[in-house]
Amino acid sequence: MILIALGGNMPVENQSPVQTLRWAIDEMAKYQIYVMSISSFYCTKPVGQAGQSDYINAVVRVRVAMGPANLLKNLKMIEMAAGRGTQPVALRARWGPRPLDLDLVDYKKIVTGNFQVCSRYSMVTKVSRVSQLGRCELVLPHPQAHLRPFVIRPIIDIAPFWHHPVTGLSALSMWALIKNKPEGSIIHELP
Ligand code: PH2
Ligand code: MG
Ligand code: MG
Repeated sequence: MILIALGGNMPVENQSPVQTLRWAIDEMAKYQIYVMSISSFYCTKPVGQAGQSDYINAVVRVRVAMGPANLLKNLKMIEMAAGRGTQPVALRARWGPRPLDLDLVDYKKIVTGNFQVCSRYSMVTKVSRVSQLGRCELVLPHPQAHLRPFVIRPIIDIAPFWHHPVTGLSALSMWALIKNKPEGSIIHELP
């Protein structure tokens, strides 16, 4: 299974984050990324930089014929096309506001070496050491996915029995562990 998490909390031109996420999902076909299922969209509390707007988040399950590195490259192209590259540098902080963020959560259960560094860390509270290593490097599964309500809740919509490739926990059991975390929590599901 291949899962991609989508997020955004800044308008692009006059497009709302919901419209940007919908646009990104449609755009994927141009890069031979075929969307099989789409979760509900959620309004969520920001993780990271204080004072930023609430996010819109969703997850999609896709099929591709390319490997994970090329898939990530294509996702970055879609992010750039949505205006992420033209953001003023001051705004481009880590975990700061962004028009569109596309994160590869799982690529067919591949675990890269660096994830193993952080897999010894707590399921619920700790941010992995991987996050202090390179930002552009491909780390699978996504090293923060299991800590983030805004990733795990949408996965339940489309793949409730998906298991985390490292911990072996299902999306439903991860949700039970993190659903009461204040950071990154679900404010409401969009109609
Ligand atoms: N993405 C971030 C930082 N913080 N918070 C929420 N709620 N949703 C996100 O997608 C998100 C975030 C950096 O990618
Ligand atoms: Mg992200
Ligand atoms: Mg990202």
